[in-house]
Amino acid sequence: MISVTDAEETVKRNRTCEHPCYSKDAHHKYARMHLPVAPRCNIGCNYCNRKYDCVNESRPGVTSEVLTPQEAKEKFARVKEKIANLSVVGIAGPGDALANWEETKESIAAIKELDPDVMICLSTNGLRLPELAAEIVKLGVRHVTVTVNCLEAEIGARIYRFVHYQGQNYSGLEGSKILIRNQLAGIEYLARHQVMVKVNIVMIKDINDWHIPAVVKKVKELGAFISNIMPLIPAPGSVYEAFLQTSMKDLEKMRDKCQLDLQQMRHCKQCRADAIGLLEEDRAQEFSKHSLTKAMPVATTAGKRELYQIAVTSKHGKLVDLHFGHAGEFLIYQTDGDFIRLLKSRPVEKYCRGMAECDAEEAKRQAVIDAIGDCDAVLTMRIGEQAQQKLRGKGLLSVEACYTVEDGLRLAVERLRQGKTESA
Ligand code: CLF
Ligand code: SF4
Repeated sequence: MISVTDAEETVKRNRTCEHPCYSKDAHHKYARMHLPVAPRCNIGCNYCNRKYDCVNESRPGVTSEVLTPQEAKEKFARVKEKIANLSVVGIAGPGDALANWEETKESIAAIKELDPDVMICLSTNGLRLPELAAEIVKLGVRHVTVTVNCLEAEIGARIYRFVHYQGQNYSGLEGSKILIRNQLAGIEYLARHQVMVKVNIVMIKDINDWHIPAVVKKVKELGAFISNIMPLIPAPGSVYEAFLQTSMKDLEKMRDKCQLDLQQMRHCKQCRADAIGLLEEDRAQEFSKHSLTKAMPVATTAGKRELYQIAVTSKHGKLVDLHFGHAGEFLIYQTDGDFIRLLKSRPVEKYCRGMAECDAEEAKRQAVIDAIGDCDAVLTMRIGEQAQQKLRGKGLLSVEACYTVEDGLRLAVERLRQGKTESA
C-alpha cells in the first residue's frame, strides 16, 4: 500500500502539477503538444471510424496529419520556440501509440535529445502494455493514459470487434479477455513503477454505463491516479453511429458518483492527435505541415478558395449543440472548409428563455443578429423561421446541424458555395 506521503512525493517528482490534463490548476498555465506519429491501431472499437483520430482520446470528426519521427522532431523545435509554457509532449494517435511502437519510441528519443526536461505522455488502448511497460518506464515516460471501458469480456465483446495480438486476430469474448487482461496488468505495472496512470472510459448508454463505477474502483485499486469518463460521440460510419450521444447531465452524474473513489478529470477537451497549445486554445493549424507550404487564404477573389466567417452556437466548442436563441456567446470561425480557425468568442444576451417569453424578446433577438452581422453564416443546432428571415435580410445564411463543429463548418461552407453558384 502506498502511503499518502509517498504518493505526494511521486506527484512532485513527476511534475504532475505541470501537466494540463492531470491537474486542473495547470490547464490554464501549461500547454501540451501532440505528435501524430502513430497512425495504425491493433483493435477495433465499435465507436471508431478509422478515418478519424482515435476516439479513446479525441472526438470524432477530424483526422490529424501523420508525421514521421524526424518531422515530429522538427515540429517540436518550432513549437517550443513559440510556446514558452509547453510542458508536455503527448503521443495520442491518430491510432494507438503502442501499436506504432517503433515510431513512438523514435519520436520520444528525438524529443528528449532536443529537450530532456519536457514531460512525455502516452495514450493507449493498453493491448501491448505487458510487453512494453518496462520499456516505457525506462524511457522516462511518467504519464500514461489507458482506455478501459469494462472489466468483463461479455461487455467487451459488445464494444470491440476484434483484437489483433501477437500476429493473431481474436474476436468476441476471446479478444476482449486478452485486451482487458493486458490493460489491467499494464496499469498495475506502470503504477507500481511510479507512472501516473489516467484511465479514460467511454460512457456508452446501456452497454457499459451501469458498469463504470466498478471499472473506476478496480483501476483505483491497481494504482490509477485519475479517471476521465468521456461521452460517446457517435462517429459516422462506425458501428455505433446510430447510438445516442452521452448527455453531459448523465456524464456529470457518473463523474460525481465515481469521484468518491477516484479523482475525476472534468476539463478534457477530447483534443486532436495533433493538438497544440493550452487545452482550450488549439493552435494546431498554425503549426500544421500544410501551413508551412500553403498560406492561409486571405482574399475572396476569383481563382482562390473563399474564406468565410461563420458564427457557431456550441456549449463547449466541440459540438453544434445549442439552439440559436439559447446561445450566450457565438464562436466566430474563419474557414474555407479546409482550414478552420477560431477567431474569437462573441458574448450576447440570450433572447429565448422559454416559449412563453420568446415573442416578447424581439429587441434582444435583433441585438443578437446585429452582433453577428459581419458573418457570412450562422451554424446552429436549431433556429426559428423568424430569426432565419432576419438573418437572411442581413445577408447571413442559417445552417442547422447537430454534429461536431468541424463537420458543421464544412457543411456550412458547402451551402455557402452552393448559394453562390445558384445565385450566379
Ligand atoms: Fe495528450 Fe492525453 Fe497526454 Fe493530455 S490530451 S496524451 S493526457 S497530453 Fe488531455 Fe486532450 Fe483530454 Fe487527452 S484534454 S483528450 S485528456
Ligand atoms: Fe479506434 Fe482508438 Fe479504438 Fe483503435 S483504440 S479502434 S484508434 S478508438
